[in-house]
Amino acid sequence: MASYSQKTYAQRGKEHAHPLVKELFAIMERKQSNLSLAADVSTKAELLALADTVGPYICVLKTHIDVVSDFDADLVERLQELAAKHDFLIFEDRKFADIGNTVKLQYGGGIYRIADWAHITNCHVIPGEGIIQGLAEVGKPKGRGLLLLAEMSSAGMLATGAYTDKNVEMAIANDFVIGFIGSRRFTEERDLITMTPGVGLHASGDALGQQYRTPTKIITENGSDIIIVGRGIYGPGKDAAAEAQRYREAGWTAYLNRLGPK
Ligand code: BMP
Repeated sequence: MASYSQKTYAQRGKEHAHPLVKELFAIMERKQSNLSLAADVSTKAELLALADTVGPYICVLKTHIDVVSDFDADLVERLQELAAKHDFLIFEDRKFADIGNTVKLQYGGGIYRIADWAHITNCHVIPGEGIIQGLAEVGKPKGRGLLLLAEMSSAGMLATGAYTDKNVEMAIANDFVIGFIGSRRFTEERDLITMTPGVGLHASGDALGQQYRTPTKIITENGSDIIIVGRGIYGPGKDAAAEAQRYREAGWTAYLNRLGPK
């Protein structure tokens, strides 16, 4: 059987059992984009402006909602409107890491009520499988999906070897899990997607351990599905719309090169 990374996003969407992943692949195909924006800005106005500017070029808007200093319920309503307007999904990069009972409270409640508006969220599996079960109790009835942090992009990260393998085992066994954060395709057992942060066309890293690799490395060579780009798009002095178009083009070309000649 051909590797999932040899199939088109359209084909994988058609064959996928999870409605959210079907929708994601359909968006990617419609917009010819495997680009996710990491919108790490600290005010509501900046976040909404950035999502509106870059929205046409992305398949997923990745948020860190807890860095927005003037967060309110209106912000998530407006983000949902932008998601509908520009045709993208919202991924709250919450990185849950507690026992099942606690993450249920953190995911469904608190100020942010993440499960009410984020199509996708993610977690570390350091507490064991109960974290997935707890999050699934809240997210599954709402049609949400979960990514496991099988690897990280930063220097010296500890998610390697047997720990990464455990992530893959747990993902295969839990249908609430739709994929991974990591640098490559992890399994052919079922079509679990990979989203990769730490992608940059120019910089090699930052002063705090971030490491950047190119879309070609990540998508063409490693078989990942979605590139996540933050400061490469909205960093100081950058034209966010122009940079987003550049990354969209680079990510899509890397995908077409992976598929090879028809
Ligand atoms: P930037 O492209 O500006 O370096 O941003 C990367 C984004 O991806 C940040 O939001 C960060 O929290 C996230 N991220 C990461 O960089 N590495 C990981 O391993 C996992 C992440 O979620």
